[in-house]
Amino acid sequence: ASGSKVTAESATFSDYQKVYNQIAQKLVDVETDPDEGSYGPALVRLAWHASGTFDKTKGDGGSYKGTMQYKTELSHGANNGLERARDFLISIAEQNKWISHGDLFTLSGVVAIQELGGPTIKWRAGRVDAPESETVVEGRLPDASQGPPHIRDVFGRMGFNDGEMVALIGAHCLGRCHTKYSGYDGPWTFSPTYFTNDFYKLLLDEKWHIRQWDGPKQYQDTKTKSLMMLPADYALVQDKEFKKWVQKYADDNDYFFSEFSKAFSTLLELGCSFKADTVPFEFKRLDDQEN
Ligand code: DDH
Repeated sequence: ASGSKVTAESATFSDYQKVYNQIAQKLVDVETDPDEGSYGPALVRLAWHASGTFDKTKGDGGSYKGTMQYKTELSHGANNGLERARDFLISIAEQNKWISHGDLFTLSGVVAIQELGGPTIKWRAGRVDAPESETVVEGRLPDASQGPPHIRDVFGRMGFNDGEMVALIGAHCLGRCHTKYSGYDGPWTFSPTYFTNDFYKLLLDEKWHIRQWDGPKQYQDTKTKSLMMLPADYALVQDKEFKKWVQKYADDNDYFFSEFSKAFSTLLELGCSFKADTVPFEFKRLDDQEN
């Protein structure tokens, strides 16, 4: 398939790799926001919030219907700040009218993780847009002020176990909190545009205290006072079972990459039904395509 004739039905690996490349190239080209350096972290968060609404007992939520494209879902409190990510993707959607929003949002998270130095993420195509009226109820995403039982509730509802939960939250190696969006403030690591296991290392190695400020309760590193942890991040070293996983991922970056990759693929497919013969794609990074 090529050019304007591409449809969701006819699209091949190379059509999706082209979309991947357009997103990856735009990540390089659009570094206009001095506070961020990269839109990548916001794209990862968009993919996660579009997917993490899944409820395994009700069978609803998840990325399949692409309802994150609409005001209703974007205006859910937990999604503050994600218009930025959605708007970044508008030009990509315009150039590829055949791709569904669910596919585009999840694919953009894969692009960001791979281009920012993270593991290869297997991804399948086939989500189908639904009308705004099919938007999931509000309140399915985790609350940053809470502890271990809440994390197990929310991620358990999606079908994840302890090791997977802790791996997924390691995505906080990327990006930062913005007071204007969530009330919280600051990055988790010193390299918020590189995908690493630093989140776990810092959680274990740094001394953390409750920050004295007017904002919501969050932790601050005692040495540099420039990093942060949410109560729901700090929960991962307060709970013995979670802490074992934090230790494993801190000690072995390859192990973290492989566990994260599997769990993130699963996350992006929650609530999705693909045609029986849909093979997972592994996209090439921009750097690996130059010859
Ligand atoms: Fe997160 N996250 N997240 N997160 N998240 C925020 C930012 C980012 C929670 C709360 C927040 C995951 C899990 C949790 C990313 C990825 C992932 C912010 C700050 C809050 C608050 C938003 C802002 O102010 O702009 C909580 C609570 C949890 C939890 O598990 C209990 C998971 C599983 C992922 C994932 O991707 C798999 C990323 C990336 C960001 C940075 C966004 C940015 O703009 O920078």
